[in-house]
Amino acid sequence: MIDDASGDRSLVVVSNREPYVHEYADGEPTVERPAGGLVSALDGVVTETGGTWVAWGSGDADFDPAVAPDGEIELPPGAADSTAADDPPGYTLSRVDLPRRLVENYYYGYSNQVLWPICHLEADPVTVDPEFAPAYREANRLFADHVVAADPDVVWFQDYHLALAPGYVREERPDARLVQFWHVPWPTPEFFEICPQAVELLRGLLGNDAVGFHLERYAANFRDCVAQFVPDAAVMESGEVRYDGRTVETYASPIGVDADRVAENARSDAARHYWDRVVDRYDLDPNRSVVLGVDRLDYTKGIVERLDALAHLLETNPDLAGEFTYVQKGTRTREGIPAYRRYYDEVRDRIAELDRVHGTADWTPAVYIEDDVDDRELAGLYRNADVAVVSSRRDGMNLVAKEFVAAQGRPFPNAGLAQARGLGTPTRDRVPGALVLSQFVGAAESLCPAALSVNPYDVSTFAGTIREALAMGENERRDRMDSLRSSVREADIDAWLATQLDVLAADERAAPANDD
Ligand code: GDG
Repeated sequence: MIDDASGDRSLVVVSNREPYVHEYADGEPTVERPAGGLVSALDGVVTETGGTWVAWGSGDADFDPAVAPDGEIELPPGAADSTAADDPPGYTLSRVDLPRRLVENYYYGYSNQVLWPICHLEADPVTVDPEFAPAYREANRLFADHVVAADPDVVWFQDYHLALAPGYVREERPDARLVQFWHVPWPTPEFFEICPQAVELLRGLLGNDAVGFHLERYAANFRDCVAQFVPDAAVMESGEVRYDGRTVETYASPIGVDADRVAENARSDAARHYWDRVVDRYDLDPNRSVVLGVDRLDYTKGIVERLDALAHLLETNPDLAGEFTYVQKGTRTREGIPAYRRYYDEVRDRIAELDRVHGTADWTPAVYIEDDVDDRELAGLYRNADVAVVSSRRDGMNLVAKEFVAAQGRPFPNAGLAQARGLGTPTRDRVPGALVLSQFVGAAESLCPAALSVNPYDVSTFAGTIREALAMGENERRDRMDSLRSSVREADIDAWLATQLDVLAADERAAPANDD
């Protein structure tokens, strides 16, 4: 329940992706919590409320109708997380069954070939197919039907897959409190008008009582779009929008990570063991620096630009040959879309080329890892990187940058003593890593200038910045990491969640302070 002055109210969370991976053993559903700080945080909220989570019943792209039945699953106490037997009572997972036709056209189509590129200011990948928009409407209608069936007082929509659902729910439930958090950037009006359904989407989102973004500048772009494209809406000085006899708040609230959990993961045996395996498998030399990239294989993440910068770095700095190894952790994503399959091939080809052109008998400049790693193992990569590079062409926030910082931990004052007490490994003296961060990610607002800022399109300057990060001295690394650590801890997942709960709970409230 959401507590507010008027008493307890029931909550429904709605997301495209479901919070649990489901497996069927002897015909009975078993549940397993997938990795990810955000899912865990949202999960905690719904668990506490005993509410309902509405989501597409497949998890994500690997859709298998055989294990994705429509309907509701009651998650019994503790079943949601086999590691937490004392969990409070579970909640209802209401699964939306999307037929293959909708998966193709709503998920791979409209969501990820129209909205995703437009929100990331990428015009080229935008594909307008006549099947896409009707499927997006139909899928959003299905989500809305599941929401209404749960009879909620408060509904919390997540992200860009669900821009029309709030409008549909509003038609049925004029009294409910509807809030949406938009996890990707919001583009300027000049860019948003590429979308043939621009006005319809804005009207759908204005079905909410509040729409949240990571940054004030995304919220301002949203309001500019409303002002320009929705003639019967009025954007007030306060940042609120008057529409259809209601007031819609817009607010900024930067998402963060669970810094304690990431730090704990980074210190775990699983992290250490995984790193040892990586060192073994790729024959990584402890005397060489490790430069790390962790990404979904998405063109917005700027992986190709990063590999170009690394190639340029090695071409123009022969003294760096053999000095570092670039480790790329890649996760395949949205493989139903040709542009993503091509991107995967391009990343692999560039890495192979880097190794072919610059590698020597005893040095492989770049390695590519596609292991299915859990959060602890991932933290092992973060922990052991001397330089992490996040070079998105555009990114709403970017949690990888924040997780890298959280995983660095506090350096042990005395490595020898720490080792004697079994507190740390002696292979690294815990000098913190340096972060190279694209100026085009939401996280840059709080992490730069402590992180070294780069424009990923500017190859030679980008290469120079990686060189600077590699050469950075111990004191500077410590100073910068102290500052990064404070920023990451200050705006962590709990701070973000507290703001969302305030917005969800309010009936009549002033807009929260814009926080960017
Ligand atoms: C969207 C927005 C915004 C990655 N590989 C593995 C793995 N990951 C985890 C990371 C991180 C998450 O995936 C990626 O989050 P990002 O924020 O970097 O990017 P998106 O997936 O594009 O997320 C973004 C976010 O929503 C939240 O609002 O920040 O801007 O685009 O948590 O750790 N996790 C594991 N293995 C992997 O191989 N376990």
